[in-house]
Amino acid sequence: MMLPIDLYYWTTPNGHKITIFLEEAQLPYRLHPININNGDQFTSEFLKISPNNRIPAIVDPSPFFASTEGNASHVEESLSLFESGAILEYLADKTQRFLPVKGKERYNILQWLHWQIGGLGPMAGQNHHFSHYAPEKVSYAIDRYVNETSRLYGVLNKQLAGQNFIANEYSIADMACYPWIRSHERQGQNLDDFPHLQAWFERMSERPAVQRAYAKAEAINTGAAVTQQGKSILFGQKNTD
Ligand SMILES: N[C@@H](CCC(=O)N[C@@H](CS)C(=O)NCC(=O)O)C(=O)O
Repeated sequence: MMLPIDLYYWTTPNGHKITIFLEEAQLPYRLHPININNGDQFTSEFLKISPNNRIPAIVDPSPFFASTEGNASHVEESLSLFESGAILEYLADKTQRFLPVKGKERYNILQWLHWQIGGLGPMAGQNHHFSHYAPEKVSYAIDRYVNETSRLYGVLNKQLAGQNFIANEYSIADMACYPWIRSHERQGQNLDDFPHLQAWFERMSERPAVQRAYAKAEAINTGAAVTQQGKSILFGQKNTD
């Protein structure tokens, strides 16, 4: 029997990636809200699962690993994982969906997944920070991250010319990028400037699983992604050792 996966989650882009996957694959899961505005990410319980004090993280009580033959095989011990890219890759391997188990297409998808994790996510995140949360308006920083976001949108727009999804078939690369494009207005971007990206965005928004994932978020948190209290918790972190 497949036991539900425990998802440690907040209603932010990196959290949405995983609810989108779980809804698409219709895997059983239990949501554990980690309210990052209240400092839930610093509890010793959560840090055991996610030592970087970031959501998302999962615990799978009945994990599956690909055997050397490429078949999924059951193991007894539970698996705990943090970092959204690692979680998406694991869930794809477990279900053998949204990422081929081997071959060229697997690496095509993974390169776009890593592009999101190392580029689009951090750059759009800094864009949000300097455009909306920083106590001072630093125009150099705002311009730098708005321009870099625009450059990355341009890269994705080109990639999507003539194809429905980022790496041909619908995949974990689409699930990783979509939540970051969803806040395009807050990033100072106009999707009219990126027609292929806009068509993909609409295609993604229409998917019932994507809509279910965002409905789950709404039910947990109807307010701002970052509250006034959250600002002091999230933006004042330094090494405490
Ligand atoms: N590279 C990480 C980034 C995770 C991340 O930045 N999560 C944010 C929410 S989107 C968070 O948990 N922030 C809590 C904090 O900064 O203390 C991933 O892809 O999972």
